[in-house]
Amino acid sequence: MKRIQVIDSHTGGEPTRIIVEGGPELGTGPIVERMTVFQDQYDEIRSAVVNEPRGSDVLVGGLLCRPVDDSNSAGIIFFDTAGFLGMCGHGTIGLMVTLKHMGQIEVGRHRLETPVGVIEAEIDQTGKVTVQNVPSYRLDHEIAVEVPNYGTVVGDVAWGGNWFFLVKKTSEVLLVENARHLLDVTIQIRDALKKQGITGTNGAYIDHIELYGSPVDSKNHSRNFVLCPGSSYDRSPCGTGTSAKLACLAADGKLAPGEIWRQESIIGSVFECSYQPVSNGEGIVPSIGGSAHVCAESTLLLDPMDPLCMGIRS
Ligand code: PYC
Repeated sequence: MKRIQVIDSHTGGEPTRIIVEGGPELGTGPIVERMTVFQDQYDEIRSAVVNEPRGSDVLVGGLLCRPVDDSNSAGIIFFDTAGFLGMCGHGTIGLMVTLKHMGQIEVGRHRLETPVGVIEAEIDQTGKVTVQNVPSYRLDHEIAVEVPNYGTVVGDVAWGGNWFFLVKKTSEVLLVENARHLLDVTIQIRDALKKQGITGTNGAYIDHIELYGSPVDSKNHSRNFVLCPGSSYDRSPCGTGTSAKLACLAADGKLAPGEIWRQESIIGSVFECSYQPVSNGEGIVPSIGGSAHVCAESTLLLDPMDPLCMGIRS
């Protein structure tokens, strides 16, 4: 019987499950190389941790790793039911609260190693976390996509640690009661992007789709619906998605450096965000602020006699 210890948290309703003990041994190389080893040799562990029956499509997992550089606080490899994520904003907020809960970090600023680079995150006395994400940028502006039986959708392609297509204008109702329909629409948009060969840099698959509209709470600037890889939607405003949004706002001259952007999710949870320009180059460095709460400490049991031991792959 294999045992894997995990700590679960949620960030504005979006769950994160961090493997803190019993995960696969990936060596001591750079985190991006360890992610490749995880992918190539231990993908069934990813599936066992996040897929049903132990997890669900909405769950994001993270493997806590020893950092290459010991002056950094941790290394992390995020994954979900569809595969691996370059970065995860809500997951990083969850990770910080988890590390604090474990007594591994104190209040203050920390560096974390991810497959897409080293990021910084700060946790304060109240548990609020601000993540300084990887540099983010808009790749393509106002791209038209023909979505069969739906119509033409216009949007921007942007990087925020993952690839996003941000729909410019939507008449869809951004309320959680409409989530099933919003999932159908955004999955169709993602399929159409793929068919029409619209990608991120170097042909990267755009696996996240964002719809934006007016906030329900007038204290906020906008509400979003974010389709994640697979077929789930983000309950939080999506840290990497909001980074991509900030990059588009900055490129359009609609948000100044340091100005606050309060992004509301489809369930009403909020990230408070801002950006600074990249010092020598294009794009922005986003800051994403939010809170997470630890909600479980558990041991997953992987019983070789269980026919669904490694999870149900969709
Ligand atoms: O917060 O960056 C994020 C994220 C990505 C996928 C789900 N959440």
